[in-house]
Amino acid sequence: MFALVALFAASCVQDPIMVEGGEKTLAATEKFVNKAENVAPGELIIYVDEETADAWTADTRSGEMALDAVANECSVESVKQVFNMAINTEAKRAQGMHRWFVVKFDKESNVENVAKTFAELKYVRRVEFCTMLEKPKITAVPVSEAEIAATRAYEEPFDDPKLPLQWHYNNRGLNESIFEGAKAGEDIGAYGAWKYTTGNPEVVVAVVDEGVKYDHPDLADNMWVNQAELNGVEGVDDDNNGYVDDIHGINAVKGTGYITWDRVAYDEGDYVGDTGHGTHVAGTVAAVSNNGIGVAGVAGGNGTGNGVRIMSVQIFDANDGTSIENNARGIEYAADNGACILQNSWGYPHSQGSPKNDSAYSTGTYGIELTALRYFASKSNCSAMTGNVIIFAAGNDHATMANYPGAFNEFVCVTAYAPDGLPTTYTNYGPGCNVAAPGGETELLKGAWSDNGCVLSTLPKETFDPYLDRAYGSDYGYMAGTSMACPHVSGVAALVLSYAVENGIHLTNTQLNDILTSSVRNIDNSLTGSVVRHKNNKTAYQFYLDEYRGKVGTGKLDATLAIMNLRGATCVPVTVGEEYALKLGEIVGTGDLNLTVMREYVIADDVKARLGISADYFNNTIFIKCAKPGIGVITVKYVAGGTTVGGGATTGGKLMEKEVVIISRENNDNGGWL
Ligand SMILES: [Ca+2]
Ligand SMILES: [Ca+2]
Ligand SMILES: [Ca+2]
Repeated sequence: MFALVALFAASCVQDPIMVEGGEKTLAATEKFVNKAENVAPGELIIYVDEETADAWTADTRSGEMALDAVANECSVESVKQVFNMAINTEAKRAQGMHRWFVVKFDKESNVENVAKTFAELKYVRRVEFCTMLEKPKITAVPVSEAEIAATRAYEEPFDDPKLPLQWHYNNRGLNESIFEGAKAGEDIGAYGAWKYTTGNPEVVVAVVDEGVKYDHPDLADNMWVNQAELNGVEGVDDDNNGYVDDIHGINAVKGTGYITWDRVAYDEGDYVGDTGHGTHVAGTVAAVSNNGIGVAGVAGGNGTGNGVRIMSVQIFDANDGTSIENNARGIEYAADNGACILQNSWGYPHSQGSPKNDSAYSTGTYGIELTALRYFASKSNCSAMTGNVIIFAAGNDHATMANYPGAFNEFVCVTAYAPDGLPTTYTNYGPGCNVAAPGGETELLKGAWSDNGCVLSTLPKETFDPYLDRAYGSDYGYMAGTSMACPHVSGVAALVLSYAVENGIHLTNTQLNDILTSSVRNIDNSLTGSVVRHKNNKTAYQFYLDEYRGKVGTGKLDATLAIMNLRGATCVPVTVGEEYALKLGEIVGTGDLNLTVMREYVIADDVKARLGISADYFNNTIFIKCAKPGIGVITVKYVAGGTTVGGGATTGGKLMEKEVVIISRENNDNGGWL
């Protein structure tokens, strides 16, 4: 499994099947959305024309002779609308969602033959095989009791005991305890961002994944709650949204509100039960921060109940893989029930999945998943934003392209880097990849296995390790993957939105996607030559970096920069111990500097102390040096339109002031910033 964000390019959102003069008529052979690989038996998804969609009623045969003939020939058992058109009807019709039907027939029938028969019907416009997404075999490494009692050698912003091990939020470059080769500053810059916001409950993040353990001690307080169901009757769909007892989300595989993370499948003799993946991803987005236990989340609040909220959209249930149809309905649910960020650490490898998706734009034959994703993006479920955002993982196949659906250019797709700031050995890269985040590394620089180089988050302790015959036994553990990188980006998106909510700022989903892909530190500068990695804890090999240049996204996402970009403040990135010449032109633009004179700068004492700032001023330039990493605001006052305030007989300068944010980090590598 893996993950990514939605990037709504200006060009994209029209149904390309619409051409001048109406819908293009496709030949039967052109109607297929995907290949018949790894598909569910006895099931097909079809997209019909407007008239047919309106004429059909759910659960019954069409009443049209042609379909009934086909239906009889193929032993069709039911034809049913995929989406719940009773809710948000008009918005769904605008995306063509009323036109998707699922056809069920005898499982013994040859699916491809049935599909060809349907494709011949003129009012059937697209035919999609119901591709199954296999559940990957993944595992976590539980954190030990000794580590839980880890000493806190540094001052930390929150009291969560394991926060010092979460290098992905704030990397101190501790080779001994984290990763041989770990580099200070190779993180998402969470500590700086938390000075501005730690989350807001109005922001709901849907975690589309395995079920989230909603009563986990470090997650429960940040779970989204459907009040109607919480206070309703068990076994009854109290809010009439199509799902019974959906208190914290849904199980899209079973079509109910009963979310699971248990070992049922394992007990039933299957090799793979639930793995804890969904619970781990959820903890990165919003484990409860500063509550004195466990870990912190990127947008988990500050211990006062103000974290962003997690909605669980379960698309894997024990050993069951998921299908395109389930995924589409899960995404629809998230849109209909208030999520504004869709966190997706899953996708289809190129070897299966949706091979025709890359030509979907030109042929118009895209499937129900993309339809549902576009519907999600079209909704506005946060008061601070027009539209919603979608984030996907790039995939862990070391492939030269992002996996679908993340590869679609409408969404932001996340690659993974290691604690040394270099691409991980597994991350996909190339077309479709938009931004990099920490995903953890399993193949180390010096061959000594250290789980601490992976991402630390929440786990369901009762879940079985699929490789070892035992339960995890811990509420916390390590995992690695683009699946782990993705929720860092979703978490930062949630922080930016929280800041917007709290400060009365309004933005569009396009703007948020732009912030997520432009608030970055440079990665390409370090991608030359090779480094040695170790496979399976011993075999050394050269890992070539040039291959990745320009292909892992715009850079490494930085949460502090993201919030500053939203705020519109001038950000000045400086390296600890190095003097930085801050010119007035950098602050006010490069207009007529002869008429703009820097008058003074103000640095508050607490900022001075925190960053160890020494500063000097000469000729419209402030020379700044920081002794410590951190973030602080300085105020620069200048005279615009003259050399002195009110100077001259009739005209004079106007006294202006502007905030400048100093972001001091270690190891910026002269160009670590964009
Ligand atoms: Ca319900
Ligand atoms: Ca109920
Ligand atoms: Ca905690």
